[in-house]
Amino acid sequence: MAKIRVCMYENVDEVVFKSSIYPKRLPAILKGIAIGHCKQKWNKEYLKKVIGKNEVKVHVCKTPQMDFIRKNFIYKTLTFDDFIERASSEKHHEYFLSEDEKYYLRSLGEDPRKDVSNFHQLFPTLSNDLKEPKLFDSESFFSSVLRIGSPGVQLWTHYDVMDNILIQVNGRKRVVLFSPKDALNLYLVGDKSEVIDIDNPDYTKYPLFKNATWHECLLEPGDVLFIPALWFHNVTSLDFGVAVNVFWRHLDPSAYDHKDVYGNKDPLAATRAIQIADRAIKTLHELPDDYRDFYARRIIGKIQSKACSQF
Ligand SMILES: O=C(O)CCC(=O)C(=O)O
Repeated sequence: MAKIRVCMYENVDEVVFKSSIYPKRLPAILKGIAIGHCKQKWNKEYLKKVIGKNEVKVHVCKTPQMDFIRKNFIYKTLTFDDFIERASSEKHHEYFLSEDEKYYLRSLGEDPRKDVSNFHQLFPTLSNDLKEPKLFDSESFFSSVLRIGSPGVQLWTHYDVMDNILIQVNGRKRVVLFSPKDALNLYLVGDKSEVIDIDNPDYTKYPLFKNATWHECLLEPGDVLFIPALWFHNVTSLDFGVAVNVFWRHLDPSAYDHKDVYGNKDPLAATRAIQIADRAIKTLHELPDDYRDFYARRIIGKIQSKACSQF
């Protein structure tokens, strides 16, 4: 399996980002960007004191590898201070599943079914501590998400349809990214990969995973990772960590599903194309097996030659 290190850039400003990094559509680590006082301030005690008894809904999992497809975790509501205490400890006096269970918070909108997460509105007492790097036009803003996890937590490989900067405030993370061109090597179910244990994959079940190229990086406190839309990412927290990520639109607003609150619903034209493909598959099943196979191959060839840039 080929491995590539994600490119690193120092002291990037908006002009450099927009002219030389953003157009490449490759992940990039931006070092030395001013993100405000959060890096010094957001330790466990400060977070507990400042947010206190506000309630948050969190993922709780027996094992570090969280698996959304097989849902190996539960959702629980905790007060923020209790959540921080648990997420920053390896063993727990009070627990839901096991004494070494793992916790993960992804902030949700005011009404999680209708609203996007906006970090500054949801956590006004933390808002002034974080200066979001200005790397895109404000009218393209989609959402900002607070993410806090236990040491060891590994988030399943997935893609988002928005451009994204992941601002790692404290704690370190390993991030493995895969290009959108590797989509067929990742055994997708919707926007998520079925291959959960990417370090020890079951090659008898997932032989094509060998062909995927890893783009790997280590995020340290203060680092900002640019994750272009459609790039798959798998994130492992090496320490108790706090991050905020900001999503923004790459395409015209009319391209997106207006009901999307997570930034992961496929663009409208892609959804329509997938529905048409589902109808084509159903129609092919009206044919005898050998005819179905023949016409399926012809349709695949047509899509490859007319809609894929390279195969
Ligand atoms: O940092 C994390 O915990 C996950 C980040 C992520 O999935 C994202 O920014 O889309």
